[in-house]
Amino acid sequence: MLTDFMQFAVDQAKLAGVATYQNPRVGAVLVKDGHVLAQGYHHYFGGDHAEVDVLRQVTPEQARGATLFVTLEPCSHYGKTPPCCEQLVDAGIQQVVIGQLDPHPLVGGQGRQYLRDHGVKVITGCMSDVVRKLNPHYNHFYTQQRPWVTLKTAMTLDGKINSGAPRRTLISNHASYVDSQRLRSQFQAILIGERTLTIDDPQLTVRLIAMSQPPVRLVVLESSTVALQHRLVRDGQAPTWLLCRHAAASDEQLQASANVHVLIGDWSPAAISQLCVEQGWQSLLVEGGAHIQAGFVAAALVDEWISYLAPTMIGGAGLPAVTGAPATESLVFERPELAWLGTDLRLRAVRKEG
Ligand code: AOF
Ligand code: ZN
Repeated sequence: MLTDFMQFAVDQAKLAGVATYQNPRVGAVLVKDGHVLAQGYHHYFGGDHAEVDVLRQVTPEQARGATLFVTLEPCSHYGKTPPCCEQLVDAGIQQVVIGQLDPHPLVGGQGRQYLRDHGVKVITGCMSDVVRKLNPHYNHFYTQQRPWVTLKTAMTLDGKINSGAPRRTLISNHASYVDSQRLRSQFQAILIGERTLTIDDPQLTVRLIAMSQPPVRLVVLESSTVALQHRLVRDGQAPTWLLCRHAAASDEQLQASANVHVLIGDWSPAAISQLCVEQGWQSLLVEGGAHIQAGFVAAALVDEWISYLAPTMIGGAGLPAVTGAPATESLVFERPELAWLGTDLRLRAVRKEG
């Protein structure tokens, strides 16, 4: 069955975890006479593509006349590695079964065309629903021309995200902390606002998982002066971009650090989304606070919402999640998923398409 072999390719792709970012996760399986000859995947950004990983494991005689199952259309361009479609033709592969076409503008069907033009039989769209889920952010970025945006909130039983006092409020438990570390590792950029920076002094780093390309840290600020004493511009743990409304004397001082960038502008959610497009950041995790998140809701720039709910109460005049966003009909969520994280609950929902 075609789907059995494609499922093997999907399983292979998953082995890469987040190591391929900003490339997609891709798996491949080489089959001849109904038997698997080799299985492989794209291991890390800049490394061999899945097709090459598979071809490396077999002799030229074995490859000739074989069928390749690959989750993503073989590439047709020179990136950090040469085009896979040429290598497949040179190896004498007879048939290629593709999970999904590559939405990357440099590929977009050209890999498939090259194979067909060179006499290779191609089947496209095998298990495409399953295969697309391997790279939701990558697919979204190249088909919608904007990053996948996830809002992350942590909330008490009385619907508060903080106590309203100018100090950090701890809401969720340790299991939620571990889960949110995993979540961060899946994003290429993380965003907070000025109030979260000054009250929480967060690091916005992925501490539990080693990452060669940690998410970029973005902060929306009035001016960079506020950031001077905070950890994320001093620790050098990941690139930090300060998105400021006004220029300040501190801009130059901060820019001297290789990891810190200061940009002056009107940083609406649309402008931040556009910055992600320009920088090639495919996914954005909006961690807070309530006003920044409200801006993304109002602009209908939310693709997923993850809320950690803790069985505690803050009372008083604490801030509710997402303050002041108008109800918007263009933002409807579906496919809710619930998970227990110790005594906390995590609710995840994705935006309804169309
Ligand atoms: C494939 N097989 O396993 C992957 C593909 O810079 P490079 O050479 O690594 O190329 C990266 C691009 O190649 C990436 O943007 C995507 O279009 C494609 N990824 N293609 O045939 C693979 N990872
Ligand atoms: Zn390739």
